[in-house]
Amino acid sequence: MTVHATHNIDPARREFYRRIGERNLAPLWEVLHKLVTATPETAIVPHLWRYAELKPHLLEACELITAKEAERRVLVLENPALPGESRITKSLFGGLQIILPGEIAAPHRHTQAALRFVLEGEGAYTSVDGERTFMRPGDFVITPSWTWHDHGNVGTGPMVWLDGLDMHMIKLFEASFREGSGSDAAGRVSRPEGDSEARYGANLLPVEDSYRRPTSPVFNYRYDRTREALEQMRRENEWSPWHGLKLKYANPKTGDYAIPTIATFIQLLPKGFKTAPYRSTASTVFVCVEGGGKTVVGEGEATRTFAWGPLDIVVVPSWEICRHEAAEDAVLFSYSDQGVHEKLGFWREEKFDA
Ligand code: GTQ
Repeated sequence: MTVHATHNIDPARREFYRRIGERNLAPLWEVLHKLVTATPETAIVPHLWRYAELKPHLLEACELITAKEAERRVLVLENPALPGESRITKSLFGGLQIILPGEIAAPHRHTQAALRFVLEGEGAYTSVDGERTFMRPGDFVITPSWTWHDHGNVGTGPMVWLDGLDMHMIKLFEASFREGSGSDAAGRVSRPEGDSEARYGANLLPVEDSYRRPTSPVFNYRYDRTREALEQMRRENEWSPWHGLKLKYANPKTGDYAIPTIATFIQLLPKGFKTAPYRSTASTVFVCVEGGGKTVVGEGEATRTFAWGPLDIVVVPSWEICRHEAAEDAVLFSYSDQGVHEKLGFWREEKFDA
């Protein structure tokens, strides 16, 4: 990319730029190639967070602040290239939330849509618009935009999950609203547990349906069912060279991603499987749910290798060539901004030979 350095600018032009600058004008030709790049330029870097290293800090946070005071007791996964911005990728937020027995993270709602991917513990619930779902490790739970939600732990040990939010998309469009309840009324249970799953999660849909959100009406995609689907499919041996066995979490009403702004996937890589190099315009966060292996990101001297085990988290930037190797049967959860790229028509991917 060539951008003309200021000292190379012809004095007459520089004088012109100064004068038009006073009128809030600027010459496009000085910045065009910085704006419209030949290939994606990413501000973030690939990175690995090891769960074993994060966990002590989560427990430490519990001693320093209550869930009540924090509202959400979350340690933000900050991309090392963008400290202080609460970004795991340019468009997405990632954080680890911990809630102790007896604690409640009070009801609130916001424009940002959220996903929870449960890492550890049991006995905690999330409620969405008055319906509770108890969460277990590997469950994928969603909070649609502008729905009241709270979290509570009625179990006996701490519970930890990964939060993913479309935070920076909402910020980009300056469309953020939030509301705290100020009372517990917003968190009151108004629908029986399992109601959404019965209505929408059994390959059936209500004929008379009042559900109008673009987000999936199923709000807990349970791991036992997800795992069973992967296990059943593996017997067919239809492995994608680039993805192994990979499924998207779908909205049963529309076939879209469960959350319109955040694409989410689960994939199985059998022991010894090496995916062929792949890249796409999506920046992706991977979580190792089971097993172990490594992810190789980048090319040439910039190549980086991240070895992961259960609950470790890896972020891969847009357009970086990436491949995975499974040292043992590995299950990976992932979330990215792919759904937005696709809907707006600028999604691209490139598949390489092994
Ligand atoms: O649980 O509602 O990690 O509002 C960041 C913002 C979690 C939540 C986060 C949130 C939440």
